[in-house]
Amino acid sequence: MSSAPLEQSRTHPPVPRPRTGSPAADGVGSRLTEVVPAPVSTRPNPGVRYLLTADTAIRTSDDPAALAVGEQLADLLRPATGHPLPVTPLTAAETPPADTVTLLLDATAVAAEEPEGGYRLDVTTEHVVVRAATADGLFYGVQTLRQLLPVAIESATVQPGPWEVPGGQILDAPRFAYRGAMLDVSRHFFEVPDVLRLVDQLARYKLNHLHLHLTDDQGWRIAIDSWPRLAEIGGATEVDGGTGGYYTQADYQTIVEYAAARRITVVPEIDLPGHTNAALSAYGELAPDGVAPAPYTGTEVGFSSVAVTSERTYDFVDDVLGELAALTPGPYLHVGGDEAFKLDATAYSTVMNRVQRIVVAKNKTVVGWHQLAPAEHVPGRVLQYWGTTTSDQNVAAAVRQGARVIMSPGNRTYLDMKYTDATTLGQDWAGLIDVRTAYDWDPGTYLDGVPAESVLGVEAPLWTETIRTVADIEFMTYPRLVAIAELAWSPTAARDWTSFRLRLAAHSPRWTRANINFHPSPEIPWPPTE
Ligand code: TNX
Repeated sequence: MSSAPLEQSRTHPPVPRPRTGSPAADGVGSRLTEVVPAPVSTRPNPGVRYLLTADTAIRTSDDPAALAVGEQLADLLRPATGHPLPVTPLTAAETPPADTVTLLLDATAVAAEEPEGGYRLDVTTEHVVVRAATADGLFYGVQTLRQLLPVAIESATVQPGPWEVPGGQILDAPRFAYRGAMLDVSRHFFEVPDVLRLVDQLARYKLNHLHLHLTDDQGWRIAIDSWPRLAEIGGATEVDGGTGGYYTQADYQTIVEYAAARRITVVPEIDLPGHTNAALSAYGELAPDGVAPAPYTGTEVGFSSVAVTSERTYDFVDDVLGELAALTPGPYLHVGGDEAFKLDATAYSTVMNRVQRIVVAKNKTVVGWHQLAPAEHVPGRVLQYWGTTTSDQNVAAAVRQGARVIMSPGNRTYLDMKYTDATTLGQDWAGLIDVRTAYDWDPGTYLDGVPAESVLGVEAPLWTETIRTVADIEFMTYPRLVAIAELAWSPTAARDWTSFRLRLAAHSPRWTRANINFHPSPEIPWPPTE
């Protein structure tokens, strides 16, 4: 393979325009119908294609956010094409010029419906044009365009091309506003570059929230200036006795900013009142008996709790959530609330009512695991449903009061569940989750008493008791997170299992080119490896 430097590749002779013909015969046309998540509508224009060459320029609306997406597109395309792909603004008067990929902010591009992020993508022999009302929409159109290019576009070194984009039109918009994944960095710690790598992968499939489970019994992973021992002592352990680690506030901001540039909101979680052994081991005054417990490196749950009658506990919550709120531009603070087995219902509601009010006082929106439902309603609060049944009266009652729900059914979305009995990583308490199980359900109708309007979205959590490396993360994530991404983005009318398994199959060569590990589920007709 050529690894020609950029300058040299510009002098390559122009690649001739391809002949027209059957769109799918050479695989070019079929890429238009293999987009994941499935777009709202796709209209192939058989025989037409745009050829991206050394002469192609990227033009965008004269707007900083649009130009930034144009630069992101160029960054995606330059390594494999070796083309210069200059990015320049387009004045309002100009129509999309020939031989360009043009990104246009255009309020009329797609029906202006919530949630935001819709776009329209047109490919002709002359150019590619993405139109969207917002820069988010342009960004999503760019992710789609990436999938319309040959697999070789995923290479980090210059490849020969040709860089053909199949002709046609895609109209697209997200179904749910919240499309997420969670990484548990407490049970096993993951360094900043590992998290950024995951962020890049979420962006590919139009996911827009990264929930970081920052604290648990086994480790406290975010530096808090006013309570320094939380990270220094509470961060020094992990499952199986590893050395753990924690994010400095600068590290956390690096993640937040990197994610924001990719249209991803970080949702930080401080798990309360249980799952707190790491905090208690650092500050014994927070423990019910005032004595710091030993660090914990096992995998049991539900044995720890903060002292609910001590005002120091609320000073701690206020300080921690205050610092985290200041570091977090996104609207949400996740306060856990799960598996507080040491507290009776009254004590639980007492502490969580105060915790929720502290979040509101910081001008943030409460998110909690669905055990939080019996605590008082606070405006806008969001419950994350992780149960394994399709009805929960407490959740339904909270929804009647105005709560919204993130759907993370344990037996559908939990990325730490094994695929089959033979999967060596993971757990199976919520069941085995093969790709079809992850895919074949509807978040809008799944839970009794929770209508689609109350569903904020879908999230796939990855708990890391058994997950130690990036390769482990990706093995459990791919391909199931891609299935969840389609549930979160695509309208029900645009998706079904038969089409998904074929479209998904076509993506594995992209993962291989990008060095992404995946589980080759036997349900999917993967193409032979290159
Ligand atoms: C349940 S889901 C938990 C986690 C575990 C997970 C393992 C939830 C809110 N709590 O503490 O890591 O199961 O699958």
